[in-house]
Order: sequence, then structure tokens, then C-alpha cells
Amino acid sequence: MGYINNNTGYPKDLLASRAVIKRQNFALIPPDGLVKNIIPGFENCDITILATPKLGASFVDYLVTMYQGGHNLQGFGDDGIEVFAYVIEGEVKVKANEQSYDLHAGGYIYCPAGVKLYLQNLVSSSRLFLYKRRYNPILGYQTRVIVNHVEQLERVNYENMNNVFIQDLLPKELGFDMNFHILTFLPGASHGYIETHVQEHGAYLLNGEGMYLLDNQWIPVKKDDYIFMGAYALQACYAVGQQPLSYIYSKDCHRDVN
Ligand code: UGY
Ligand code: MN
Repeated sequence: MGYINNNTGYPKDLLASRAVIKRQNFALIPPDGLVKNIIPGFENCDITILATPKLGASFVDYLVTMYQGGHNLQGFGDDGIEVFAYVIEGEVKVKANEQSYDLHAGGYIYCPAGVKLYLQNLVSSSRLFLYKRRYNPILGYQTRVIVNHVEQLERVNYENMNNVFIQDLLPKELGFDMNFHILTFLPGASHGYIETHVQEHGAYLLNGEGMYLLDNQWIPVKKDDYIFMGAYALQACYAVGQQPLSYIYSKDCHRDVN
């Protein structure tokens, strides 16, 4: 008979499988659990390492607090490694390709693989969201240093919703193998559906609070939380409270899967 397991003689499980295959596919890291690390090159800075390949990410995210005189004059980044920095608060001088720029909160810089990023804090304390990843090149296309401020970016309705907005921080060009975006949900707004996709995200919550669905688990989230969403992590959220919920996040793009 088709519903009898031939090996044991017991009936097959027809309504649910008892198999368990569990892989960590997301992480929520609130600020109270963060630990401080020392990383060569960062002087007078506290660094917290967030998502890494150990968590399943193809990138590394960091939170950096730079104190008075804090700097990285050795250069962040390496051959083959692209880097990105976003100023959460404070003011820093950044330098890439011998050009310097002063960035305050909302300012950001992208450096292509092989271009080092130099950082110098200009005030008593600044906080940065940092990212690095091995660049995936394609023939005939390049990236370049991008320096900008989120106030300069167009804010467009996200997927035809009038209460969710997106800003693209990097050019939508084939040379770029990832982008950074800021999504903003007005109170009560939500994703239009539960996303299921191969791309990964590292997200830092800039404002507000909400409920985030991660692999079918609803979790309360708020400003200063960090979320890693691995490939295929189910994901959606809605904003609660009086303020918009917004977060900056990375997303790999423009490449086929090997
Ligand atoms: O671009 C995205 O995939 C984005 N909407 N994901 C997310 O907000 N979790
Ligand atoms: Mn997504």
C-alpha cells in the first residue's frame, strides 16, 4: 500500500513531515548586545562587527564609533574589496583617490575594489555604518568613487505604494554589483507582500519602530537595531508608532548566479 512505509511497516507521515533542516538565515542584533572590537588601522574607535561570512553573509557590516581624534589613516579596503561608509551621526573627513570630503549625518562614500578609504573624525564623536565585500567584476564595466548625501537623492514611491519610499544611494549601472537603499515606511505602512529572494541584506534601522517578519517570525524592531537577512529569508515589515520607520540596507544586484 502506498501510504505504508516499506521499511518500518508504520504509516507514512501524510499531514506534515517531521524532518528538521535548520539553517540560520537571519539575525536581529539590537544595540544592547553589541560588543566592542579592536581592528588594526582604526585608532581611537570602537568597532562592532555585525554580519560576516560566519553568519552566511557574502559581506561584512560594522558599526563604528569614532572618538575625538579617531581615525583610520591606514585605509579601509583592499585589492578586490569594495567598501562603503554611511555617517549615522557626527562629522568625518573621508579620503579616496587623494580627494577629501567632509561628510555629516546622511553623507556616504563608496570606494571601488582597490581604492582605500581613509577616515578622520572631525567632532567629539561620530558613528558610521561600514560595509565591505569582494567585488564581482564583469568584463567592460567598472565602478567609481561615489560621494553624496541622502538629502540629494530622489525619494520615490516604493512599488506603487504612496506611504513607502525608496532612495537609491548608488548608480543603477551594471558595473555596480550591489546597491545601498533607504526604505521609509510612514506609520501604519507595510511591504506589499512577503519578499522571498536570493539577494542578501544587511540593514541598519535609522528611525522609528515596527514589526519585522523574518522567516515567518514577527519580531519587534526599532531605531539602532541591525538585521541580517540571508538569501531566501522571508521578509516584510510594517511601521508602528508616531514616526516613520526607515532603514539603510545593502542588496547585491546586477549579477547572474554562478
Ligand atoms: O529591496 C528589497 O529587497 C527590500 N524591499 N527588502 C526589504 O526591505 N527587506
Ligand atoms: Mn528584500
